[in-house]
Amino acid sequence: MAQGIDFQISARDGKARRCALSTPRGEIRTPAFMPVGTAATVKAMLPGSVRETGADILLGNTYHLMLRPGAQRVHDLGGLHRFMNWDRPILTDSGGFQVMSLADLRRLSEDGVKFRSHIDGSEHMLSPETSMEIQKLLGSDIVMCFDECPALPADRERIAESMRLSMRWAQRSRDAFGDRPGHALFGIQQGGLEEDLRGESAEALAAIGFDGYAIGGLAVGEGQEAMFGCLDFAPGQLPDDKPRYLMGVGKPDDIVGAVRRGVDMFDCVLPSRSGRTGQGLTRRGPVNLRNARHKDDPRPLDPECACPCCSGYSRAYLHHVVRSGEIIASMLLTWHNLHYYQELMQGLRDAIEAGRLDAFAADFDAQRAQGDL
Ligand code: PRF
Ligand code: ZN
Repeated sequence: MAQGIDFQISARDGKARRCALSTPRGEIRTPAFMPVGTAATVKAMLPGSVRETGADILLGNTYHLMLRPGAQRVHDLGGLHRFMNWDRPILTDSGGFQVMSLADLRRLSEDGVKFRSHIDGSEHMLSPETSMEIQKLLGSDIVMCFDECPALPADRERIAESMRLSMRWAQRSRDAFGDRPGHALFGIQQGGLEEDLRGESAEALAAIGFDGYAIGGLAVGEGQEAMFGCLDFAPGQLPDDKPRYLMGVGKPDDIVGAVRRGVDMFDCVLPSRSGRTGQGLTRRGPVNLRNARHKDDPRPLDPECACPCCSGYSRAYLHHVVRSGEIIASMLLTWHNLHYYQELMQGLRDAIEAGRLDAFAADFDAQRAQGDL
């Protein structure tokens, strides 16, 4: 198998790992959180500001970009990095998961998925081959295999069939991706919550050979306890010497629990989306700035946070701009939330290096148990 990008593990603490993924566009320090830039923007943030929060890599979406503005157009304008003015690494999801949650009139076959755009109703087809082609046109640094993610709960037969289809698509994705030095292709494990199906999936992916391995099919309604139950075995089924990425996860406590179980990479819309609905995510848990209890509060959202939101603005001001629907409310809270997530990841990385992850997790839980200031 061709070597896409270099991966080095520098420290371990229990099952957790501290690693570096090296790409021509820069290094990705793991455990890593990837802010979501679905439509070639991390909503309400300039790319330079996203970098200032500490992000090494962003996530983009095949599904959205193929529909608008179109992958060929992005390519002709110099690729996604140039288009959105972010020169560091970008990972793109392959589209299958978004088709299932967003598109109209989906028709699944061995070949791929036929669907209608949720934007204008136009007809499109995504397959392993077209997804690889689109992600190449975008110029993605880390390309995801085209997979299918069944909604949970689903019966075992449905999950097994879907997983085996995803493994056939993983081979087709690998074949279509070819050999692209400096670019990585990640496989995606499926198999629901079943240990044997997850094991079968992991073996199929390892036999094909990828630059990294994602855990798909979780955080789809099963709840944290069931997800952690699966993460007690799933990461260990994947090759130890490659990065492991838990797709679409999660809340801060999901991330801490998953890192302790051996996961290296994460993405989630929560910090950016909740920032646009007036929610601040802090060490002490979520804070709803819309709540009237903040209207005379001169204190910042978090006095210990060094972000521009907490350095310059009171809870009273944030309450006012959230209630007034001002654009700056989204900007400030998104900045704070992404800063908080990146600080959490830095804390996890430092704790793994120092061999004190258990103490870090205990302190994380204790601060949240205290509740908001
Ligand atoms: N597959 C892909 N993208 C995803 C998922 C998946 O299973 C999930 C599941 N949490 C989020 N995003 N391709
Ligand atoms: Zn802050």
